[in-house]
Amino acid sequence: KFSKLTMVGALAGLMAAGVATQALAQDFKPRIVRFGYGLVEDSNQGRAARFFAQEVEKASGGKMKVRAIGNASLGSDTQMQQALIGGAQEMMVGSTATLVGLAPEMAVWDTPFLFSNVKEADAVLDGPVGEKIKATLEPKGMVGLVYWENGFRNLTNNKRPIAKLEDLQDVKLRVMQNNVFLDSFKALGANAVPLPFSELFTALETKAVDGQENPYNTVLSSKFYEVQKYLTVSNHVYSPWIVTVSKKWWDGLSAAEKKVLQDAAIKSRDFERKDTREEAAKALADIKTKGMQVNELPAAEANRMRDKLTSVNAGIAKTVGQGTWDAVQGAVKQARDA
Ligand code: TK8
Repeated sequence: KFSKLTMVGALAGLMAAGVATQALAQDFKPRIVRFGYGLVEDSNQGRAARFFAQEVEKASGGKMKVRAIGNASLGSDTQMQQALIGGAQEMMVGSTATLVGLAPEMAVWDTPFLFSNVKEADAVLDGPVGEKIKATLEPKGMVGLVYWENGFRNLTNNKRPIAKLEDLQDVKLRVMQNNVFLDSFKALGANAVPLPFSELFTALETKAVDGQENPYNTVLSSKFYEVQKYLTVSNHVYSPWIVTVSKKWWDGLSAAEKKVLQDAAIKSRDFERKDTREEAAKALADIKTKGMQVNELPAAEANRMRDKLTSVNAGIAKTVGQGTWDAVQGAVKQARDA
């Protein structure tokens, strides 16, 4: 009953499996990948980091083990960037905003009101201009894999609901460590204070600052509702996160290992954006339940803010170069018209 054909088939199968195992053994070295991030483990950032870790482990046959380490335990965004450049840490995810000191073109993502929805953000970030800006990290010692969604940023503070532009006047507002954010909030009349994210909760708790701005997801996961009274829906800018690899370490990987990381990064991006959007869609209700007072910035006031903020655009264009500025504006328009 055992036909010759079955025998041949079984043999071929065995041989193929053997060859695959051999290729795997040669192409994958046992590796520990320290993947740092700033938010708590129970956050959209933490969930996606763990997803990435599982994908890499699966695809490398258990050879590459990703240790996802949150809470800025490996350092703030800028400290981790330095560790990647020096080769002391393999991977991280953090804000593009904190990379501007190293790769000035990243500043273009901080342009206030650049994207009006996530469809535009995805198209531009994943498109040719997003890739080109990502590639500016390589000469600086980092390889950018994918952009994740941090999200549209909203204001929280302890002084008052921001119902009009003037309400920002004497608000001591923590901003990311980057000139675009500093200049933007100064232009709006706030007292802008740059601080690393890892110091933010304590700064709010001790009243060293009155407020901050971040997506709903972060207000929830970082429990800012415990130390902030008012949330104002302003959606003043879309923030990307970016997954980066130490170039020093990357250059020593086999092609198969690089492919595993790249493929897992893309899967993690799709997982992360979906998860973040689902969480954001119900976050406002959760934030209200936690006791924060929520108000929408009236459209007329949002427009006044927008007008004030156009003054920072020229500075951003100068930082990123007119060519990059124009390319991004063109890509946004194309996405908007699509
Ligand atoms: C987390 C930060 C955070 C960012 C900030 O490491 O600093 O406010 O929004 O997500 O990158």
